[in-house]
Amino acid sequence: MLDLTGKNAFVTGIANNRSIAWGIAQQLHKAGANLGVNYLPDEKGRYEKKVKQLVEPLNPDLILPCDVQDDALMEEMFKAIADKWGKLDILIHCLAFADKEYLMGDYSSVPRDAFNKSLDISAYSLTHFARLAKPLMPEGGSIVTLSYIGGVKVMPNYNVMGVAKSALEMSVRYLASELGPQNVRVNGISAGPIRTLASSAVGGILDMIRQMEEVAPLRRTVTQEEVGNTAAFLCSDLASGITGQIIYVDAGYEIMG
Ligand code: NAD
Ligand code: IMJ
Repeated sequence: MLDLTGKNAFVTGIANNRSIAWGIAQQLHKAGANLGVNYLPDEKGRYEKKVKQLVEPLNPDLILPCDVQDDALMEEMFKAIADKWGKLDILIHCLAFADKEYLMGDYSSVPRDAFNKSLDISAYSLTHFARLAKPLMPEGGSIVTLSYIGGVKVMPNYNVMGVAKSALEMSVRYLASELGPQNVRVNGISAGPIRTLASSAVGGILDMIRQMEEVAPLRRTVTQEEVGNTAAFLCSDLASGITGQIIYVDAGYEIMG
């Protein structure tokens, strides 16, 4: 039933084999999609090497550098997608960043530059992606981003990232409204805590996971594979009537009072 054969899917945000984006890429590949991915360029080329090795078994058509704060690289990435594929069907936005020192302590301590940087990378980038993807999706497509409950409710230490996720989730709705007439659907997945590079680097993640296991209806956390399956569903014709939504993949945690 879930068939993405012949669809061109670009997945952003793979850093290593724990990345949620890696879980998504694997499920899109399994469903038959052609893949393209990005890596975050750095001086030592560490991500480049790691991402290239990791994705090799999925035979990606494209492996491109992209730092969402670099407008020229963003343009080049979408130019390369257009040159290779002509049209884009699926775009996965699976990245976020805030300076680590502001993912703890008092929210009000965040200075303007750290606030702007976090919202730029974690929220504005989706809008920028949508603008560049729009001409490549003239007959429809699916854009999916990743969020966290900390964008809706106060969660310990999430701080400026919570404000960024709130902006991200509202961007999903405005973009869904704008792109709906050309049959482009835009949705978010709000995932429960998963151990990744981005979550393991923050204090209290293990407590958060333990609390999930006690409180969530399913009495467990969720996996990259489960998030990947939901992303594949949202990108497929099975979800043709769904746009502008944030779907919780969190073992039910969000419903609990
Ligand atoms: P991760 O560290 O594997 O992925 C984060 C990615 O962001 C990395 O690939 C990194 O290269 C990329 N990135 C950071 N700055 C960038 C920039 N300037 N330009 C381009 N890419 C940049 O961690 P993850 O947990 O897989 O995070 C992926 C997404 O999932 C994020 O949006 C995160 O907020 C969200 N999320 C994570 C959890 C969790 O518990 N892990 C829960 C809910 C939502
Ligand atoms: C992040 C911070 C505080 C609490 C947190 C998280 N909880 C969870 C996360 C409870 C689950 C992970 N998450 C949902 C994120 O969106 C993480 C974003 C992030 C993580 C880092 C760590 C390393 C760094 N900058 C980061 N920027 C964003 O330097």
